[in-house]
Amino acid sequence: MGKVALITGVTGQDGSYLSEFLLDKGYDVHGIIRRSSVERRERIAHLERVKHFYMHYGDLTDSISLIKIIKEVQPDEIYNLAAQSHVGVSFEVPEYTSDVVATGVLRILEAVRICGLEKKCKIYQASTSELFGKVEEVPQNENTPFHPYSPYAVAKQYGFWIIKEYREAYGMFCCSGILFNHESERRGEDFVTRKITLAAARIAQGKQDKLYLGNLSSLRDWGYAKDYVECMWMILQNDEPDDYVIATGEQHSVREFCVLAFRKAGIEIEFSGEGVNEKGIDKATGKIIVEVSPEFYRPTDVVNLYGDPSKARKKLGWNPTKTSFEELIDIMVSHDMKLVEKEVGTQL
Ligand code: NAP
Ligand code: G4F
Repeated sequence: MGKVALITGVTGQDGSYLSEFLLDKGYDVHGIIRRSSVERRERIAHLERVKHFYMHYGDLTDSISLIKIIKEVQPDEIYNLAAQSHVGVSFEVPEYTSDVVATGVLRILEAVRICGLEKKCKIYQASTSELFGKVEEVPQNENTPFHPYSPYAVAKQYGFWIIKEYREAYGMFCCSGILFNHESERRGEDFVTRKITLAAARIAQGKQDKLYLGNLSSLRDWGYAKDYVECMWMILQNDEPDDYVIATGEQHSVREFCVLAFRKAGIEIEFSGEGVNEKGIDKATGKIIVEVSPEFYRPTDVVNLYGDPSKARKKLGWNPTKTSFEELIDIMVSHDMKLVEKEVGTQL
């Protein structure tokens, strides 16, 4: 019989790729979904009738649902991917973010203990490079001090430590993957990369006039989500539970992402000016197509993320650069060009 995995956050970017990955490996995959007044399951719609894929209603803020599901499913592996995952939004809804992102991890750990599965069930926690926040070292590795710099990151820090605590206190096989940003054609539309690739496609097709962004100088280590879910699985297959930085080891600015994404959409863009006055100009037409809006600034912003994945490469044999930065942008823009072709109407 195949192994049984339970994924929280199964409707999200990573949850959908991880489901496909584990089904391919012969797992029974159970996902936790939230009830919503509108269907928001497009990332996993293609899996809903697939054999060995099952869905359960639950919520990370609701222990009762978690205990019931874990008791019924008896998972060998839990991948805790559910989160209010938008850093900017965490400043608007800090209490809810903490409830899901911090206490939610504790609820999973206790549910596993209550069900008597602490010796059988391995747990993967979706930790984040946001823990390095106001960075104290560049590049960042597993020994770099944490300095979380948003309500989201502070909550994720609790998640990281409670996972470590249960590993040490109860001998549970719990691990954190400290993942740097990873993107894809399934990325939420309010994260900067997808916002840019969609806008580049719409502007190229005459369906949008301008793109408004926040901090263009922010630096990120961007990888491809499909490559990163493999590493989540690898972390749980290792002999010893441990925590790993997962990154590409390359760094680019938001501005650079913009230039390459617009180029892929057929527009050469040139930036001039500084701060809120910086503008992205279409070289062919002289039109301003990118502007800065302080609306997208954060009270505290993380601006220098750059990961060192040496440990994952050495101990897990994971290849951090399967998909290059340029290939990632190609995948996203090609996808969005086709998507936008089908859109009716103009976005302002
Ligand atoms: P995502 O696309 O935003 O997906 C988040 C998932 O969590 C969705 O399925 C969402 O369900 C679910 N969720 C939110 N609140 C919930 C709740 N109260 N109860 C149950 N489910 C809930 O995020 P992602 O990019 O796939 O990221 C996956 C995980 O990795 C997150 O924990 C994120 O914080 C972390 N992470 C992501 C990155 C990255 O670059 N992508 C990097 C480091 C760490 P709905 O569909 O119903 O909203
Ligand atoms: O795309 P972002 O919103 O991603 P951010 O904040 O790095 O968070 C993502 O990655 C984390 C891993 O480091 C995850 F833990 C987290 O769950 C999430 O997946 O913003 C990237 C950068 C920021 O510095 C932001 O200030 O881009 C800057 N930015 C500039 N203009 C913008 C915009 N971000 C967004 N979302 N929208 C803008 O218009």
